[in-house]
Amino acid sequence: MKVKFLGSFFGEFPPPDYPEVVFVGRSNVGKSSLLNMVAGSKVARVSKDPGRTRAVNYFLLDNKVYLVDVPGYGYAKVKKEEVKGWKDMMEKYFMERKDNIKMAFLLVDSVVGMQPLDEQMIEWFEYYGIPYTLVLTKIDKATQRDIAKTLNQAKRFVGDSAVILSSAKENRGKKELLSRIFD
Ligand SMILES: Nc1nc2c(ncn2[C@@H]2O[C@H](COP(=O)(O)OP(=O)(O)OP(=O)(O)O)[C@@H](O)[C@H]2O)c(=O)[nH]1
Ligand SMILES: [Mg+2]
Repeated sequence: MKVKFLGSFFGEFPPPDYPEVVFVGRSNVGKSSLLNMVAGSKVARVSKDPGRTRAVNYFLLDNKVYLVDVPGYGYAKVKKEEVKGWKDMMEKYFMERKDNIKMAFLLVDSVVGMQPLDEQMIEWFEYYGIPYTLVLTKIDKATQRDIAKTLNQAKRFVGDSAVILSSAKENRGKKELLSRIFD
């Protein structure tokens, strides 16, 4: 698989020449890591410090589809103005790209479970008419009990539609993610 970094965008996004798939979720949930797993190369920056991804980063996968890495939300230590900055940028992103976004992966840490901001994100997707799939991350760290609990929470929002279980560390869930992306 071929992947190319196209750049970091704060306002003007690349022309909608290809359909796009976006990775959304709390800070530190593993968005950049999962994107790297899917792309099969370490193109997106990963960090232990939450808030690593600041801009909207575009990657082109196989000359067919944009993979988009966006900043996370919910990091306790950010200032009010930064939260506002995040919200303005994400609103602009969803507003401008809603027709081009064919799928949003909403990542939820399988140990932490779903948080109010994740639920708010689902409301945004529904408002903008963006199809989304829930993805549990870091299942290598979770117990069966954690996973069952998070899946149960997820059911309230997505009913019986499939939830993808993933681990960037153990390379799990890649096939399922790729089949969603190229569908
Ligand atoms: N055990 C384990 N750790 C993971 C996994 N995926 C990511 N991590 C770790 O979690 C931390 C955050 O990963 P990132 O991929 O940078 O998370 P992010 O969601 O992009 O974070 P922001 O850009 O800050 O919003 C890093 O220390 C990763 O190594 C996983 O599947 N298993
Ligand atoms: Mg990131």
